[in-house]
Amino acid sequence: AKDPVRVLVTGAAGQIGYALVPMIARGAMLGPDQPVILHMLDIEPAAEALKGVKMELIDAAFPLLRDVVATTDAVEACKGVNIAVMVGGFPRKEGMERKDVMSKNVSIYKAQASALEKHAAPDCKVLVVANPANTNALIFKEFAPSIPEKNITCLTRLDHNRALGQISEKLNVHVSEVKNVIIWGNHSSTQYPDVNHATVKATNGGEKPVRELVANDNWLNTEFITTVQQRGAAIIKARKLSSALSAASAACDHIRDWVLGTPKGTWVSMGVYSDGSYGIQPGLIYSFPVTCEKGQWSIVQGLKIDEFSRAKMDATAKELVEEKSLAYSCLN
Ligand code: NAX
Repeated sequence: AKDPVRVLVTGAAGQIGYALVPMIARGAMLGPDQPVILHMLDIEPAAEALKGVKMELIDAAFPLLRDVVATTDAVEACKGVNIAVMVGGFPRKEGMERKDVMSKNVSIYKAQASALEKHAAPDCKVLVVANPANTNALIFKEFAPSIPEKNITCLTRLDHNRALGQISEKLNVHVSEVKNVIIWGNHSSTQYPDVNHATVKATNGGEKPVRELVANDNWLNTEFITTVQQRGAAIIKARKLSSALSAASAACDHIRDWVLGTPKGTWVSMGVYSDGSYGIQPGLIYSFPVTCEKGQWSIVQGLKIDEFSRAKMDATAKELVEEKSLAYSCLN
């Protein structure tokens, strides 16, 4: 049998945490034959709730779940972890300034980066989910200099999956037949969902461009983009709570593809440290199309970028530059 993998979930007593931990324990993240040990971290006010989640994990009698560590101590939580899913953070409350929220998250991510760098397994892979996800990941990278930057990512897979979902609904095809959409940039309303390279499986086994199948370019260039960008807000309006099951599922997809590889001919979107690809300035955590093999992601190269896309890719990069300077101003 395989050795168990230690998976840390921070903010585990929260909404996404509650949806995510059973998925991990069932094998949705690392596969049906991979035993796991769950490490759950939350803060003192949520300590009782966290205990309750641990009780439920025990009660669910998951065959793959070897052990559960539930704690409010970051050092204990980080010990030996192979994968860290950072869901805990400080949410923006009504009336709060952007800078105040940023400042809270900067201090959380600074502290947790240090704890993980000191206590995690050396090859630890990190996925930041908590908002502002890209910038939290960047702060994390700054304060965990011994963790390779290739191991620090943020979640834009939910946006990617939302884009697949919208195309699937529009064309009345199953979502598994749609592939290679791209989310460029920030996990925010400036993100650019790009369908220029997306395809749908044809009945003869080939592939057809989404642009050909959705004859209505106007829909693709306007409503499709805003629907994906604003989907989080639409969920809040409907549920009175923000997305949780879809975020948890996307986090599993992100780690699964990263660790086990993307299918041949398919790419996914991940927030990763920019190396300057597609003219995006290095030093930002930016969402790119990536393929993964043997536990390593690489940015898909050589895609043609038209003027419309260029402007949108640059606009979301600009927002990330601003967030970065706001975050750095909170450090002083
Ligand atoms: P909740 O408020 O339900 O849960 C957050 C949990 O984090 C709470 O239990 C809280 O006690 C805990 N927490 C706070 N500070 C902590 C710290 N320093 N260490 C450990 N735990 C801490 O929020 P939830 O709906 O679960 O969302 C979690 C985060 O995901 C938010 O920042 C949210 O904005 C972000 N999201 C990101 C998405 C993405 O695609 N990247 C989509 C969904 C979600 O909106």
